[in-house]
Amino acid sequence: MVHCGGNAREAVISLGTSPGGTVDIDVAVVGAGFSGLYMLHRLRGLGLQARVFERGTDAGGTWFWNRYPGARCDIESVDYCYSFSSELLAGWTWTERYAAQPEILRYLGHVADRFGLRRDIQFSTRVTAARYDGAGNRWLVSTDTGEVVAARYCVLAVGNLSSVQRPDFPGLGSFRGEWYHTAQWPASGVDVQGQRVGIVGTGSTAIQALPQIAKRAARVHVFQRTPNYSMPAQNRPLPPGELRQVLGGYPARRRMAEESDAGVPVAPPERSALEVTPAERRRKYEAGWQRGGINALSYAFTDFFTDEQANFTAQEFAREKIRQIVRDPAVARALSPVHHIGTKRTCVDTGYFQTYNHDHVGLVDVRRSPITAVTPRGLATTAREYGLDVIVFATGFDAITGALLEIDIRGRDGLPLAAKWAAGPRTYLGLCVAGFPNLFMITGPGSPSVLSNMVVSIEQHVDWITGCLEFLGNQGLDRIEASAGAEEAWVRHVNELAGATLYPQAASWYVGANIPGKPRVFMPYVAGCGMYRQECGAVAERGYQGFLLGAGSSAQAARTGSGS
Ligand code: N01
Repeated sequence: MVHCGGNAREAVISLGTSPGGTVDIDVAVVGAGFSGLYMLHRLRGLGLQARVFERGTDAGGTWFWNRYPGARCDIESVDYCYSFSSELLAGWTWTERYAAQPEILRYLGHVADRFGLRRDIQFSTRVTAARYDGAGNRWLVSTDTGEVVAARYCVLAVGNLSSVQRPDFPGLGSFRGEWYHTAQWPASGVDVQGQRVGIVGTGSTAIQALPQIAKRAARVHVFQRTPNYSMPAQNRPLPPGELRQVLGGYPARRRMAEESDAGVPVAPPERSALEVTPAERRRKYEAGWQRGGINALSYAFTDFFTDEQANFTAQEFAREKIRQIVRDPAVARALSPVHHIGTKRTCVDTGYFQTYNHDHVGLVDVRRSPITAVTPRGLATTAREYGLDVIVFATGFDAITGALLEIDIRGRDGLPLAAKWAAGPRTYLGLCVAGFPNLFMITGPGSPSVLSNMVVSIEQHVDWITGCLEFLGNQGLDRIEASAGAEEAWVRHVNELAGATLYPQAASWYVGANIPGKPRVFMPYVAGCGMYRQECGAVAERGYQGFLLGAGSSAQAARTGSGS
């Protein structure tokens, strides 16, 4: 009997117990965000006994933790949601074009309630290790509560941006004020009314948070190392009539998103930025800017991500916008990025650049004068000390691999995942890893993941894993492992695709550049959701091509997915 706690409904589930005293289940799922919740729902549909482990006190993943002021999605709400249930779609009302964090968290809570998911989620429980036991063909999943659960399959639904990154400035312990990381923001909020606030970082998070924080703070210093491009969200309320209209044509809209590059229902561009006149280019960029959103400029022309000159035209447009918005030319210059636009995640804002026009908001260039220490009174750079009451670290994440490697994962013959990935992540389809049988990751490295609408990608991965487990069950099999050859070919394919774009040139978290010592490997799959969906579908149709399949623990029982 297992008691599921947290602030969720109290629930008790019965599970089989193996002779060694460990609990035996079919599938262990790590994480109860968008991916873990849907995975659990589908596993139940297969009649499998699953348990989800979640470190938070409730469901929501990213949206549970990132409660900083201004947090909202940068994909339109009507697309940033599940599509698997038409009743769920019809039963939920999005109130804004881009939903704010509280609304998305309520939505995920609603999903958990509607499908009775909480009874199989063990909250406030961090998975610390997962070890493949070859003899028993099962994963032994250990938690920080001291429990060990044995599961035939293990699904890592830990999110791409969940391993918090905070620079190790000396002196933090001496700071007399309060400090917070945006991804560990207190549920009770932080009142910055009349306070002197320092924000470290100018990524998507800080760009959303600054305008909100500046509304209440007496003084804000933004410590910027690298400026970023940001598109206006053009957020607005979503009238019920418009929502009804969207839902009326939803299946076609979703199909378009699934077949698109970025997982959004936008028609792909048809022309190069360089084959149109400057006036036509400007007209397209301006229309995108007015429409707003993350793809405001990137969907204008075919060669945005592949041609330096084409990309430059969009950069120039974005920099011109900054110069138009920010009154002080020196501040505008300092806020103007120089990297290829889109090669670091493009930000989406509501009033970010405008906020620098307020007298109480200042920009500190920490590229020129790096932060040296946190002092009892604030932050010190090589140039001076800034007196602060509150420090906000909007310093990001150890992206894509960080949350996976926080767990001590060991595959066949005790091989640590960290050792296997010492030179960068290697996967087959971003779903599985050679040497790690029966282990799946949702939106792992080598899949479109962060380059796409995460919910579209999550649904596709969960559906693929569900189909795979169903196939294995129907065939009397219970063992699947990516072959080394298929993995090698996939890694090469992913790298070749990325190498044909401008992406790898930027010092971004996509390549791990924000984490000292992290191998520089461009991690996502760049050819888009539609192409990727086809590749995964073809692998399944060919009897799980590139996988070794088997029954029980016997290596001899393994056979290769047909066609590989
Ligand atoms: O993190 P980031 P984020 N000294 O890594 C700076 C998603 N997201 O939390 O660029 C000084 O982008 C760092 O500087 P630099 C989205 O995918 C989505 O903002 O490394 N500065 C950078 O400016 C996004 O991309 C939404 O030179 C330091 C900042 O901290 C991803 O999450 C909203 C520093 C970190 O920026 C991560 O965004 C929010 C140091 N020692 C986030 N260390 C949506 O809209 C780091 N920095 C859905």
